[in-house]
Amino acid sequence: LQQKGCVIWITGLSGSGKSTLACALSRALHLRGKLAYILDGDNIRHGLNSDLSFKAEDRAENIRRIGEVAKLFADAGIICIASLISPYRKDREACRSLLPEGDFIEVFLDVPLQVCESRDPKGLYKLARAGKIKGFTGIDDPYESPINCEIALQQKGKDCLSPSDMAETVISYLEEKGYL
Ligand code: GGZ
Repeated sequence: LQQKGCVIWITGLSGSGKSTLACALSRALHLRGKLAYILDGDNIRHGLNSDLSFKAEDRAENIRRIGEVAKLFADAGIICIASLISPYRKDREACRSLLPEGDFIEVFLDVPLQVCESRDPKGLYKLARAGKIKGFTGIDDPYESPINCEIALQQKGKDCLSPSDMAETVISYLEEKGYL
């Protein structure tokens, strides 16, 4: 194999920019001639995981399945980019434990709730505040920030990074660790 696979696990609140970063990263990897594939929570919930709700045990199952699929991609030598809220630390750690040491790279999109809520691209925060969506992450459902993630990307005030800057940060990490 010319390429060593791994899983880049992007976690963060709804509206933090996970899908945008996943796309920018995938594009940057393809431009380098690398195989990369995105597993996006919101997309996969329309197909493979269409039987799952947002209660804690279904989120855990959503994360478990995506973790298992991501492992298959990594085994095949592909850089698998998983982007999903994955709000519970123990669910993320279970996915990490499926992979050889180093192959699970957790990227925390550390964007304050107020910023995500002000973006509100799909109007979901508004619905959650109005009580029309129950159990919305950050509003009336928990989000457990990573403690020891490989990469934390802060989006605060003037330190705002563009999606392609964030993708470059991840690319540099992959280079440093010998995945590229
Ligand atoms: C959080 C919800 C909810 C609730 C619907 N809580 O930002 P989006 O809209 O486009 O993506 C979110 C997506 C979350 O799916 P994940 O598979 O990433 O979640 S998890 O990892 O927790 O299983 C959001 C939308 O679905 N959405 N209801 N109650 N996000």
